[in-house]
Amino acid sequence: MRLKKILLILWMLIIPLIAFSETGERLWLRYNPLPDDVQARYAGLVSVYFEPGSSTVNVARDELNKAFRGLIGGRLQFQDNIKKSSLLIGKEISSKADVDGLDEALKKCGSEGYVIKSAEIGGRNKIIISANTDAGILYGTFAFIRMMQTGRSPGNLNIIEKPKYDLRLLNHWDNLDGTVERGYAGHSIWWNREKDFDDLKEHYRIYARANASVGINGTVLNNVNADPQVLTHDYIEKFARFADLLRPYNIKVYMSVNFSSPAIIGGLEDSDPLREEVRQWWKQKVAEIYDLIPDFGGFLVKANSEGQPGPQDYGRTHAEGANMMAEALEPYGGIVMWRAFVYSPSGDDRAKQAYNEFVPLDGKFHENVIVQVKNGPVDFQPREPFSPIFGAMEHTSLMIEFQITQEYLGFSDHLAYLAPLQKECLESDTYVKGPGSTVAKTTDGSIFNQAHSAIAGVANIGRDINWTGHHFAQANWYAYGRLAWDHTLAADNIAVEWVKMTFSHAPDFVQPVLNIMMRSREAVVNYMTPLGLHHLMGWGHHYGPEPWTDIENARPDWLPRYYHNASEYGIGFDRSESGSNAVEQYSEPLRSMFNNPGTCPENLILWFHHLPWDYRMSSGLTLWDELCYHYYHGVEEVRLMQKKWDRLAGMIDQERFDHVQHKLKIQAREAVWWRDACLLYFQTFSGMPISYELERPTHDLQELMELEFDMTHHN
Ligand code: GCW
Repeated sequence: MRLKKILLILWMLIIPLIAFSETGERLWLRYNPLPDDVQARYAGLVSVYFEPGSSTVNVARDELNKAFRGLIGGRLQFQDNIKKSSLLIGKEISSKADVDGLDEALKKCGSEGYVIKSAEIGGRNKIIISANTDAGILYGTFAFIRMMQTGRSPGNLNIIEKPKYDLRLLNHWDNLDGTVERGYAGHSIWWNREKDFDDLKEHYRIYARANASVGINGTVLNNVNADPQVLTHDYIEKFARFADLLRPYNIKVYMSVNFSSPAIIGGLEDSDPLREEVRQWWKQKVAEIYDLIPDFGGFLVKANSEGQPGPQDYGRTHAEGANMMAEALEPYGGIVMWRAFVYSPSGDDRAKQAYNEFVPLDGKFHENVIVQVKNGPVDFQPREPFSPIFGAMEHTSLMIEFQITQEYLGFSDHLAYLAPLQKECLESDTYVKGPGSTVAKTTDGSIFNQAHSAIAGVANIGRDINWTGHHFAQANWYAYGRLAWDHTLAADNIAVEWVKMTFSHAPDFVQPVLNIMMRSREAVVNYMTPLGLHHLMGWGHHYGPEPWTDIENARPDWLPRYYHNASEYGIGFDRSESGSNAVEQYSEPLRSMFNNPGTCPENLILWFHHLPWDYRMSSGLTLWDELCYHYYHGVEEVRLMQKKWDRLAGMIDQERFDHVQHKLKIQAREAVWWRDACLLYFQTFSGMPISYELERPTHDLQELMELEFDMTHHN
């Protein structure tokens, strides 16, 4: 009897802990009660006129309801009468009430944008959310919820939004066996699941809501290294199930396809894109897909890249391959996203190859082909210059591909807020049409009249309960979506939104966390690959430092030595006129600026130049000392991030606090690992001491070179 009583008491103590346990599963849509002063601002808005509509409108309506209930503890009162309502939401509001300027505003917001406006109707102040489509209503509603979540005052609103890119996609590198290429948050949420689809629906809805909340309107459900099986009827049916589930959230599904599918699963002799039989095969396949998924988005293709088959296997061009698929998709409004990530081991400087292959094809792609280009010319490094393809293909729709999953930035163990990286690229001036021709403007349709504007991010999402492994990696999903909607948003403002929505409004929490986030990416650059160094990581896993790696018969362009070229003379990749001349691919004045070490930005100097160890940097230090200072600074930055975080104890739930604290410890240890490995190794060439005022290395080079890296801890 006594035992029972004790158990009961224990149980009562545990229940609230369970109820308030914070796994991170709800992402930034937690809808916990807002601070009282913020609640007060919205309390008067519970009377809502929500114009009835499609399932997309229902999603918006449910979301608003959920948000009000959670954020201010008020149930919405849905009215069918405009007069009685303080919040009016719908496409037809302007025909029902006289709202000054609403029609004009709606003309500016396109097919997915929205208007949020304060207005006086019948002597009473009201807020109107309107749009031209149901999708616009969905996004407008989410934007209004975000205003609540971030504590913005609902007075005097006059917001007109239109997304900068039409297609805002996630790319999942998910294999059909459930593994995820370069995924660090567990297995695939889509494939090879033990649970029934029906039992997973709620989980998928969180994914869908999160995407809709930032405006992501498309998702590629499988890896670009595509399994041909994905085009079998069974898988098409599975795609259809996902499409049905995501449709109300205005998210289309897309598929990565293998170029050799006609031969592999279709039993054809080959997959030559100019052979009629092959073309017919694709047409039939596409018809089969649209039969089940009438709004299917299209294909993503990695061809003749890293061993994948492609049109060049038959002596055809990328354009011929892409156009064949485009023709099959065209009658249904589908598109082909054809990746420009190509490089061959025998070719020229890897950084030049994609440009060399694709730029001559400008104008040869069908209108429904978009060439998808990685942000940098090599491969998602912590820092790269922008890919010179941007701006160089006036007559082709080009889309930028960012990597949200942190393949080269510490997986899901290191805190690296990526919006500054993405902004740096988007705002880089290509100069192709004079100053101000930023990468963003060359891709969003404002400089070139391209048929489609689009952007993609390689997802960092997996089966982990918090979706992304590191709680802060959620911010990268969020920020990518926000920038895809509006690339002019500032990285720090996006971070503040996310912190408030995800953790807390308390200024003495928000400010230090913002500070941590905003310095995090540069910290990673500094402890991994400062001054334009790149590709120094381990061979297969891409995690830790291995600038020394030498693998017999390996492709030279997969070895770090190819990139750092360290010798007794110096370090760096000579891409100037006297080297590979990659600078030539950039427009003036960039070409000359990059070409000359004296004018090349120092944060890219070893990307473009091979310089002697005693080269004088603008600081007056030798290159060697400068390199040392950068590596040490990176480590110090992580330590500072740790200190700032530890001070926040008690300000948020213990669970997420501990989790982040633990990850920061890993990051701090590994920053030292990177620093010591790179500097001790490069020191074997420079022969110069690490400045004595700096902390001594804590490792021996030999010890680090013998270290076996165990991937299993990092998946
Ligand atoms: O970054 C590299 C990765 C590969 C990836 C490839 C690509 C999907 O290491 O894992 O393959 O890029 O983008 O195709």
